[in-house]
Amino acid sequence: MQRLGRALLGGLVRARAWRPVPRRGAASGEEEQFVFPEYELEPVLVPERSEAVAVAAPRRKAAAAERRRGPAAAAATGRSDPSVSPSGVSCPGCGAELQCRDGAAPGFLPADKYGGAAGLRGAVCQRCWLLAHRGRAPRLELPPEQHRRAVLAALRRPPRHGRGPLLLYVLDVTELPDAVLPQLPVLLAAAGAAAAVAGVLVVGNKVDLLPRDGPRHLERLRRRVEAACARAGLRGAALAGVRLASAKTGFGLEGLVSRLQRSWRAAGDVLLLGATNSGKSTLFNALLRSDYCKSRAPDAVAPATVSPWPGTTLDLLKFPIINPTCDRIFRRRERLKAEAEKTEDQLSDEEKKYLNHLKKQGYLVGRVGRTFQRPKASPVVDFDPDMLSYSVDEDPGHSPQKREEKEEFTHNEVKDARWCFDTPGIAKENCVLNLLTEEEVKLVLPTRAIVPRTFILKPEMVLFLAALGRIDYLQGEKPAWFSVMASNLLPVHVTTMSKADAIYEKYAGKELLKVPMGGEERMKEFPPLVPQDIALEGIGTTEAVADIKLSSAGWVAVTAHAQEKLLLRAYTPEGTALVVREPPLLPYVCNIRGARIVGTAAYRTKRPPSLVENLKTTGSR
Ligand SMILES: Nc1nc2c(ncn2[C@@H]2O[C@H](COP(=O)(O)OP(=O)(O)O)[C@@H](O)[C@H]2O)c(=O)[nH]1
Ligand SMILES: [Mg+2]
Repeated sequence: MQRLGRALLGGLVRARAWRPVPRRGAASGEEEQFVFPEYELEPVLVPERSEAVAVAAPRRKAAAAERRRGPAAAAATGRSDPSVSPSGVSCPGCGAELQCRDGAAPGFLPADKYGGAAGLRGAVCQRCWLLAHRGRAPRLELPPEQHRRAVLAALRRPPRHGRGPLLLYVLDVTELPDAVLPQLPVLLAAAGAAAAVAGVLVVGNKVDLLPRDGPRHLERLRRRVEAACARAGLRGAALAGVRLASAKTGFGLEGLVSRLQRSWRAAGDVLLLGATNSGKSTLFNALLRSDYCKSRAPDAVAPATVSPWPGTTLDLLKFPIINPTCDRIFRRRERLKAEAEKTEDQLSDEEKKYLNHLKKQGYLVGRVGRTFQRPKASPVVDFDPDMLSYSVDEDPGHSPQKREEKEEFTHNEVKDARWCFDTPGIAKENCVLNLLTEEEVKLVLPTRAIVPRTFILKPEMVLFLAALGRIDYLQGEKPAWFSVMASNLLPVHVTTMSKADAIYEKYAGKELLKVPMGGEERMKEFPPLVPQDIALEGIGTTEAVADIKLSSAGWVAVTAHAQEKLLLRAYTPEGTALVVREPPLLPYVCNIRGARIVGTAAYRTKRPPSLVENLKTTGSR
């Protein structure tokens, strides 16, 4: 770590308490790795995949798909029975029809768990169960056309109470400009729904991942989302509004519920749309626990399955929306007013614990409450002969208990209901996540507040983001700052141009660059990095001129002296999209840094504090 070009900051989150840890298996003193002991990867729950055998070139594609599907340990288990006809019952987690005929197809439930339609109420498919309980499941590679068909079917639903649907388009702000948004007008036209739609409300989701880089940063983020909408042709009356939110931490959700309730008269059903992984199912579940759904909905509707792997939701899921009558609006306002007066001290121990958990996860947090709750009836325990299938709450391997029976809505309760639908995502093409295995996706997809990592590079220096992206500083007069915004679990490696090719050759697939993982065999099937030249002109040492977005692996904000002309060469794996985002998402991100780490290109990191939206900051803390 004595020379420039030896900075490796893997899993780096806090500036304090770092210590160098020699890289495992490194030749003495050749390379060093710096990890933060308090930020280690959560243990993998399922045993590692056994070493793959060598794959001949013509079988490369099949082998790559096999790897992405995941290890045998997570594969569907249990007996299938092709003689049993599909159930006609949907899995509440993913929407697929439950069946026991084919273990590799959606909706599979082993034959011995399958009690026919009567015994499947509340049961989830094996894949959703594995995702909920094991954190992983065999990956289903449905053709994008199938997801599209389900979305088109949702758009073609007849108007409700004579009104077209309100589209709640969920986009992941870290993925701006959303590559799927421009497809929305095309999809609407294909569904013949363009004229009937009551409007598109765009939710910029996952704002909890982004640090505040200066005053009015949320306003800037909103403008970026609006600009993406405008580029996609969504403007004027078609755009019902833009809101920033975090489906995960609750930030912006009470405001979103109020906004949705205001559209009650104008709209029929509400459809959650967007790219895979943007957080639709997470938002669906958050709305299911809010004032937006009928008070009995959480007891009658199981939550959607959420997972970091694209393509989890396979068909439509729905809950009934509550009618926001004047009385209910009044009661809700009163509750919100009372809640806003609370300080952290006034929260129950359980609430405090949950809030602290969320603050650790994200920069922006919001508390979501419920006004219209039914008092819980005491549960009646009796023998249930239908208890043959999985419920999402039960572990069939370990728990002999019966699955919790979901309540059912009566015909009268839902006959006039407006419904909120979760839909399968629209697949992102040219996305690096499509090339990765489950374990790799877990490392690449940021799940916690992203801590910016800034490096100062001179011309002729190179920055690697794992083995998924590379930026060469080809030409320029002065050093420039490169702020990496990516999962804290992905390593960043800085080196010189003379060494970069050899480093990639030697370490791609290995621990130093971490992702992809699986050694030379893995790299044989992984597409090579392909370059694209980028010319930028600096606008000052405190404001980034552009972000270089390395597909969905993350991005690098480039900050350079005013009028400094830089020539960069950025690389992403062949077939994935490299985007130069101008203006950058967080223009002042480079200032979120500590002191320079002596003798390296790296700065110490800083984690700005988290903010809770609807909680008084006064009170003794
Ligand atoms: N940090 C963060 N992660 C989110 C948020 N919403 C969803 N996620 C994560 O993104 C991944 C995909 O979420 P999911 O709801 O399944 O996306 P969908 O494919 O659009 O339904 C999961 O790992 C979620 O935990 C959010 O607001 N913030
Ligand atoms: Mg989903």
